[in-house]
Amino acid sequence: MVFAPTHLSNCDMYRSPLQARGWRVGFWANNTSEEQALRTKVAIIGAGPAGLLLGQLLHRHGIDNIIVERQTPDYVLGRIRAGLLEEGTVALLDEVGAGARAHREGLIHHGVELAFGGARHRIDMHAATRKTVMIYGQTEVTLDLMNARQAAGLTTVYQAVDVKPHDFDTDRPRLTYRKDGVGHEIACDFIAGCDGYHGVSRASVKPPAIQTFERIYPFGWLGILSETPPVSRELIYSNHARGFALCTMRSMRRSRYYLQCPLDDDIAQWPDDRFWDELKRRLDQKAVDELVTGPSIEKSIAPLRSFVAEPMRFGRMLLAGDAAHIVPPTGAKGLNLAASDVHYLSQALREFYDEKSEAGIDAYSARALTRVWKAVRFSWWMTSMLHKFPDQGEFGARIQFAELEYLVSSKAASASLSENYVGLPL
Ligand code: RFL
Ligand code: PHB
Repeated sequence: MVFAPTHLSNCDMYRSPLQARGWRVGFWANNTSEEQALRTKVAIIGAGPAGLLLGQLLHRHGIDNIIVERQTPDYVLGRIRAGLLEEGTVALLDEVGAGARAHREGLIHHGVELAFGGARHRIDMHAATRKTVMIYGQTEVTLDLMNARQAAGLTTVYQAVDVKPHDFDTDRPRLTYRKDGVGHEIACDFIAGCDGYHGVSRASVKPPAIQTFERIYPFGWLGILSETPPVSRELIYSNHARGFALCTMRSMRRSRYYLQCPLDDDIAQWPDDRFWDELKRRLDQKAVDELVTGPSIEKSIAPLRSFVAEPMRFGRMLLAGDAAHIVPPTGAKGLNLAASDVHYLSQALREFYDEKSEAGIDAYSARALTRVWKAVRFSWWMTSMLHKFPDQGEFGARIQFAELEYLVSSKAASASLSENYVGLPL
């Protein structure tokens, strides 16, 4: 293998539209010495929220790490996904010094609305739990973490191809990848697989070492982003005979709306006018009257899936975030689970380096999975209660209605929803 880490300095020359967003472009990597062997304590695959947050948590405790990412920074930032953060996730951003903008620009929500049977019902989550959630987009979380990483001078290799973890069943794991046609190798103590659902980490483990659990839902979510004020101050989750709808937002000027749609629908079948018309059909009259429509600035269809891989540790390789589990977005748990995983993982790695103990590493998978399965259950339950299923029939629709009625009229039931929605304790 050619060993020439000069590409790290090439990364410094990256120029991109990020500058337009105030990004101080350059220095993706500060490891510019050609002679220096690429060695680090923790090699992280993936620069999504899980990988970036883990990198900062480790750095705060003096544990050096390198992130290897297959996309460009712009591509990573361009993925419009999550929008809702639990208090625990915001606290982790604060812990790594990346939470200031979220506190300035994020919107705090004390409740959420459930719409069904032509009316809307508010669940006061704060009254039930004394906790709130924050509306702050995943793109902004990612940008803040990228900035924190850049400020700390930590190494991130973007546009790496053929990334592969090796020898994680030994105490000398390695990561190989190619960049600009040249092969590279990173020797490390641990590999953190933070490379999302389609990543290489989980795919490198073969059964029976890994077991997976999956449910695929028979519909998708069609989402649009528009430069319009949100229809309501808080989120509206709507169960409707035509299918589920969600009204959410990114700010008081930017809205995000989702519609349940058939899995095989094509974006081209959904011009903006059709989207707005369909959304109006699935909302109550007050919302229809107050809805401000406008051109979409992003439109995409996402499939819905529940998926868990067990365990989350394979010798010296540990999975975190979507690499290990996926939830349907109905409970807004995906990004928040990625954050809780890396919290547990960073604690385990600190214990390893500070106390020379492997106890935390040994406990990581079980500890993370306990919280993961609770969020998987909650997201599955919210999805089941709010969507129209092809085989539900009139009986299924009545059961959903009864469940929603119970939820909004029982203090205990709405407290249970609230407790899960604001996030179970870390
Ligand atoms: P990511 O964000 O997928 O990042 C993984 C990174 O790894 C890179 N990668 C590789 N790098 C090197 N080599 C390889 N072979 C690689 N393969 C992949 C990828 O390029 C990428 O940069 O996973 P991570 O970090 O675990 O973060 C998870 C979250 O992105 C995800 O759970 C959330 O977006 C889910 N989600 C929501 N979560 C919430 O907590 N609250 C929400 O409100 C919420 N809304 C949503 C959502 C997901 C949605 N979609 C599109 C499924 C709404 C939607 C519509
Ligand atoms: C979002 O703002 O994109 C969002 C919010 C709540 C959800 C899913 C997505 O449950």
